[in-house]
Amino acid sequence: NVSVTINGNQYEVPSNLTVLEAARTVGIDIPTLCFLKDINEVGACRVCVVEVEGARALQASCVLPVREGMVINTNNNRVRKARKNTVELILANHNRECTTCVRSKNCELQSISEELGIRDIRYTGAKREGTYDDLSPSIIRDTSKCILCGRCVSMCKEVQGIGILDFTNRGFETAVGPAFNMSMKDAPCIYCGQCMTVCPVGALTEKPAKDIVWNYLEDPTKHVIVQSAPAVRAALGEEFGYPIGTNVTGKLATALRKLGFAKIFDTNWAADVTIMEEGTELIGRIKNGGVLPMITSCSPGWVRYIEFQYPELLPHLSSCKSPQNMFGALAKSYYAEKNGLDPKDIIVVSVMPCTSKKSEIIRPELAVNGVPDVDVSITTRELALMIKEARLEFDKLEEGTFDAFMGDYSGAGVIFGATGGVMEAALRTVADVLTGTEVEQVEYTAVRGLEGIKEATVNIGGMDVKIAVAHNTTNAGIILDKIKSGEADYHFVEVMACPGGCVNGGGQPIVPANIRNVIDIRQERAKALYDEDASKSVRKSHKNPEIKRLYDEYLGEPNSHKAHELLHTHYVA
Ligand code: HC0
Ligand code: SF4
Repeated sequence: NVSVTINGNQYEVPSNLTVLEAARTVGIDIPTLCFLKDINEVGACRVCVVEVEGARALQASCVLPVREGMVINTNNNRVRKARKNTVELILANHNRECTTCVRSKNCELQSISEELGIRDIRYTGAKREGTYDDLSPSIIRDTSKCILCGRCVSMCKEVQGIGILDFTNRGFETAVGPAFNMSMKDAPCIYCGQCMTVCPVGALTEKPAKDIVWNYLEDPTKHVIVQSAPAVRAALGEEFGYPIGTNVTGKLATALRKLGFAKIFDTNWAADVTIMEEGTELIGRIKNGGVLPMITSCSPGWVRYIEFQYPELLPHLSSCKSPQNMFGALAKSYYAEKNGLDPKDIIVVSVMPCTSKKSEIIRPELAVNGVPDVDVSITTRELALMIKEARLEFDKLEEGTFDAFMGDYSGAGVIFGATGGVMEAALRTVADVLTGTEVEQVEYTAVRGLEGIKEATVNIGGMDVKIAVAHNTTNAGIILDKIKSGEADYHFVEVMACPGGCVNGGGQPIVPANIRNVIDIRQERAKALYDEDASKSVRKSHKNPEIKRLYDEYLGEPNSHKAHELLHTHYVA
């Protein structure tokens, strides 16, 4: 410990803290703007400055370690003035169209200027020329809103290990973007959207598609159905004031119904189908000497990553389409036939916690005769906006249920949304299949939790199945390097592109830094899914009666010819 004086009072604080952390542990808050714990601790914006006795200049507290005997002032006229001045300079160069900004009321720049009591901006003069790039299917980059905080740069480079976004130009012309001012469409961006979730302002946002959905809903020639991804229910409530980690499955179902979809179905159902197909593919590869380890293929950001960075390892990817696209393919075949509908007239909308799903649905191989599996993909945030536009009072909605036929799901389907969930779901089914019995064990805790790479050996029917689970693309890269060098002897690997898995996807509600710094949103949201799983009477995909019916009535066996045609795909090097 060291002894420090803050605002005239003496405190004992751990010696490994920064001044910002030390002050906060003793209940003294210092405002920040660029700071994001563990991700962006760079002292770039200087909103967190404090006065330190003996130092001439004010110091950025987020990068300043405490020292024995330090005398700190966090709140005097000089400090307040400096902070205001800093934020005024940022505002002077910022496109301040707050009323029409997608981040209005959830903007950290707006909050900080309000908290600092800024009422006028004394600086006028030239503004930086902005770049507006909306060419990619997933991301809009608007540099007129960018405040150069560096969070997206740190996220993309340090957390995701990719480095699409960086500072370009110098001085007044400094901007953040891909090299050579390339469009996000042409850069090898995986569209994970993690940069958006940490952007404090509206500089990085999803490419919206909700108005396309509204238009389809009014088109009498279209039969519009919707599927909602596992992780959506774990976060949608946040947009309506519910605590982080609240499961809102019932209200989600009612909201979708009230928006006017002809049928409301669940991607969880398709997740159960995925387990049937992927589990069977795995057993086949193990028994027939196929390429091992087999790696999951349901996270489209991850698929883009391996295609861009390790194309030589593509044979390791499972040939399974993602649940999103399995759902779409079955909606336009199985569901269409059962209901006498022409696939061309069916519109499949997906609600996803993901921005990369918007790029997945336009992959040409994920269409049959020019009819895409999925027509429109919107994020959890866009669904929240639709609910607000429709003036539905979310908290008053009754608890509804998804429609039968493609809407009932097992607990295994729910946990897909958290890192390790696909692996656990697969083990539940593979164990029963390999042993030919009903294995009592349902939970596989070794693959749960937030460790970057989880490894385990699971004995199933006398066979040791070696598995690994990675989340975020840096960790995925580590596993791929091991596979490449021959060091990895896994049978099965799960990869999700986003840290924590889909619960923390790029399309989820954006949580400001002051909350992210104290709550692990990945853990809270995952818990909502594991709790729903534990509450289900059917917790294994192959026990879901709607899945049994799908195979009995339509597909025959998992990996049958028909299943291959509809539910499997290939990748592009
Ligand atoms: Fe996911 Fe999925 S679990 S990728 O994380 O596999 O986005 O939630 O929908 O498709 O099911 C996202 C979430 C999905 C898919 C499923 C998988
Ligand atoms: Fe980087 Fe992902 Fe953002 Fe693309 S979407 S710039 S890969 S963080």
